[in-house]
Amino acid sequence: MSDATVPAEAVARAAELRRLLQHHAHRYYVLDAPEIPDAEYDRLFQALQAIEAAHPGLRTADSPTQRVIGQVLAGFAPVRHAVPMLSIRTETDTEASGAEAFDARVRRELALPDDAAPLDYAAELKFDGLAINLRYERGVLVQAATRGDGETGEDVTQNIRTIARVPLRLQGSEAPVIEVRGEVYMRRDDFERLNEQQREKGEKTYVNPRNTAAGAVRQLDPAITAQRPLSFFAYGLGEVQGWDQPATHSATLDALAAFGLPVCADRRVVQGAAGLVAFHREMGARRDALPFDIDGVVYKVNDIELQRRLGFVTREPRWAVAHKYPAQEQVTRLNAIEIQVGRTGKLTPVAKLEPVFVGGTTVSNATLHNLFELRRKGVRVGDTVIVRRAGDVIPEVVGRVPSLRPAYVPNFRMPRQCPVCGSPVAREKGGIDHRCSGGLYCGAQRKQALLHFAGRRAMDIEGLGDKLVDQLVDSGLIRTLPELYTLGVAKLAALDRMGGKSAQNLVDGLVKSRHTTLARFLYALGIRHVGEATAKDLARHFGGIDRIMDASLDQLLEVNDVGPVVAQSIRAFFEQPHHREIVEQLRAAGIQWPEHEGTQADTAALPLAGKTLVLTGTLPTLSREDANALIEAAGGKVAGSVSKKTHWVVAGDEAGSKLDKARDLGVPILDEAGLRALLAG
Ligand code: 5U1
Repeated sequence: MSDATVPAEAVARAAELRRLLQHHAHRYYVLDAPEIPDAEYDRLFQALQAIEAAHPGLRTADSPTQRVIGQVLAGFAPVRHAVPMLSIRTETDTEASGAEAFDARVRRELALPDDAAPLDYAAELKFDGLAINLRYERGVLVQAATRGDGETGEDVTQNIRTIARVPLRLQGSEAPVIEVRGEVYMRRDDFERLNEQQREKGEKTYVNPRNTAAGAVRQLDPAITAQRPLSFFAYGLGEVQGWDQPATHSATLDALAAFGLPVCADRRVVQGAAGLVAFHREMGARRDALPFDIDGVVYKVNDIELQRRLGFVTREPRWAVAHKYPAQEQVTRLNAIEIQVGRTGKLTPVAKLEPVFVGGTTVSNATLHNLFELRRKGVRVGDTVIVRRAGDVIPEVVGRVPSLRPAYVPNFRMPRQCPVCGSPVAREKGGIDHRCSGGLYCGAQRKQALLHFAGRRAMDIEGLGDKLVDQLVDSGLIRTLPELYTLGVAKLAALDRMGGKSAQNLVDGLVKSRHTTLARFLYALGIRHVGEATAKDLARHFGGIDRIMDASLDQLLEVNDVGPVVAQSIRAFFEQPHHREIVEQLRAAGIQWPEHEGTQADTAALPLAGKTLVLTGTLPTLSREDANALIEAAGGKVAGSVSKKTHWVVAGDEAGSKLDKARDLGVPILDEAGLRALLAG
């Protein structure tokens, strides 16, 4: 196709672009396995269009710009569309001018005078999915077909029938033929859940909801499609026989909704260019909060008669346009891989990227989730990677462009030591995540460790919540758990937004928390896999913290419900000298619990063994829950009512009828100090 006036570089570049576009179109349309994001494909496409516009002699009949690509897959029966499935013209100017240009074009083509009233447009969302034609005959779904090349698609009826939201029968219509056109898509939460399941199983994750939905529709085994959480929205019509279509597009969609078809509620009839611009802006602002991906909005001339007058150019109607938003996937360079330690100690590889504008913001960090996903995606420093940012999900690297790898790139390795505290990094047998074993000691886990330690079911430190923990750690006031017990009112009151009263409340809370139980203390340490029940079992079995710290794996395995994973986790925790130090420092700070707390072997020797107590009123320092726990730990039982069998009634302020009854029956009555004396034996 070259001629003497066309520069050789243009000839070569056009040939290269055609080759690239054909390759990527095949991967996208036929294999459902694209290598590059849509935005990158669009860029290549536009580059070829520009060269062909400048040098029309280079336009070949097989140029991707000259036809809509799509192929019937071997394996599905071909379906000839009764009415061709058109594509939609795309406006890539993502600014207001994109909408204004469409309105101006429509008005020009309708030959409207400048002072004619603004046109009515149906404004909708452009769902990022796969276009489908549903054929209903006499109200019954008889066939579902993909778009294919627009003339002939694939018969995917069996697969589409698995989508619960697609009605198998229309409500209130027995028209001989109604073809409904719309988009099969996957909601973001369904997609994230599916990928979470894949990660848990250690299997390959899906790249994005669109490809996953498209792949599911074109599964040869409908049983697999049925397992994919697909959704559907109707947005138009194909062939219609025996039904009077309403006079406007918006009324047509209302009618489809009345037939029981899912029609997206985020649509509106707007007036003129100003209405289009406002809709584009409003949906752009709401884009991240929508439950599904959109890549733009669609404007359609609302009046069907005007649509007929406007007609088509090649395979695109003149009465509609898709007005895009910034792409949610882009390619960029992976400059480095760093490790982030989370609040729970999980190590996450984070991609440090050449900043790229994606999904409406500039992204320079993206998650790689874990070592296994990183390896599966084959990502290495220096690679050209695909970054996705959609909705409020954190940006992630979803793949790489294999053809753009530099000559030598070393493989990534997980560090053996935590980059924050230097503790050993470990991965549980069969597990996927690498974790820092530093626990309480690790700076990255400090806030989480403090909150857990202070929790109601742990040390129950009243007044120590999220915000205060943030302040204590961020101000540098607390670096280790034991430092909590060095806080005084003066230090606390100096914190921002901390009044004297709240400071005093926290100090009181800390004082109260010093009297606890071994089970609560153990649970509060936040040892992985040691929940409340295991902590109680351990306390009952060993009776003392030193015995637990020194217990061998075999001794730990003797405890009720303690298996190898839990036993190993306890051993690993106490093998670290800094954890033993923390326990010592907490004991030195005055944290105490009754010794021999419920030890299986010597319950009978406990101070309250066989005794029943009743609590009434408010005790000066002990909460009802704590008093219960202390009594139970000392072998006693707490009953709800007073009888002749009650050994003691413990009464605080505003004690009620139980105190009267104790007096009547001659049951001994104690205050909190008396109870503490009993507990101490
Ligand atoms: N909402 C909507 N999406 N969408 C996609 N309407 C709509 N219409 C389309 C396409 C391809 O095509 C018609 C304008 C023919």
